[in-house]
Amino acid sequence: MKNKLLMILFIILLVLTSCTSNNNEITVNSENETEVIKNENEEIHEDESIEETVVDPENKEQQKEELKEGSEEQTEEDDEEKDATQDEKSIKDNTEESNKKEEADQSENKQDENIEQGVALKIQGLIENEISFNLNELKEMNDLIFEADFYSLNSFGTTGYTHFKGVNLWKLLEVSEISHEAAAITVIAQDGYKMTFTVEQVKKQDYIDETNPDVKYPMIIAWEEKGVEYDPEEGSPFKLVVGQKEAGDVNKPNWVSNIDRIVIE
Ligand SMILES: Nc1nc2c(c(=O)[nH]1)N[C@H]1C(S)=C(S)[C@@H](COP(=O)(O)O)O[C@H]1N2
Ligand SMILES: [Mo]
Repeated sequence: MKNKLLMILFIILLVLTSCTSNNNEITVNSENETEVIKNENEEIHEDESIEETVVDPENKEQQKEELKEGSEEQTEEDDEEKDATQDEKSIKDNTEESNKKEEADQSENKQDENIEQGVALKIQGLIENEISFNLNELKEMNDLIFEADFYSLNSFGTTGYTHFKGVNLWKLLEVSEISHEAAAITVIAQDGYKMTFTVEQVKKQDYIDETNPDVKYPMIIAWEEKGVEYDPEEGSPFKLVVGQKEAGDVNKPNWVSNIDRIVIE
């Protein structure tokens, strides 16, 4: 009778242990029985903790989004500035990308040619002879050279002073025999950025610096910034620089970097 009971117990244990997918050795003693139950509980706990880690990132994402929404109003102004800067940057990035692509397609000789061409400042349109100045030719125009610390104000209120050296644009157009019919002058950069001025605006020799009443500046085509010449391998080495028309004038957007050509209409 006792043996029969033991036998039945043994079978029950066997069935129980085969139901659990444990790697535990199946030995028949009471100690192991409790172990199996313990392992089952651990499995449940493990499942719970897995669920927790799955759910957790979602909660964090939600929390982050709630935080973002809360502070959006406060940072709207900052974001505007960032967006605008990013737009400007992406225009530059796109040009950089397409420049790289082009470069890859070209032979070394062709690249050198392009750099050579980039050093020339082209003036086209209503001018006696469509003309192209290279850097050395411009540097020899002693009477036309102008240098100064130009004050800049951009659309976000950022201000600064930058030393530029270059050639007086109006005087350059005069020696190039600009037509009397000319009305507009457009300065076009390699990235497509351009600024159009009236002849009167380019003729004007008394642009101001709102922080310094003693100075009056012409519009210049600079080849040197902060005492360093632009590197032709980083784009056309010419930059249009102009002071302010009046106090508060946001003049920095007028500074056209990497000038490809000047078109007179
Ligand atoms: N070629 C080129 N020149 C440009 C621009 C541009 O996108 N491309 N952005 C203009 C604007 S809007 C500003 S505020 C100044 C920024 O000059 P920085 O890049 O030296 O700060 O460059 C101006 N000249
Ligand atoms: Mo700008």
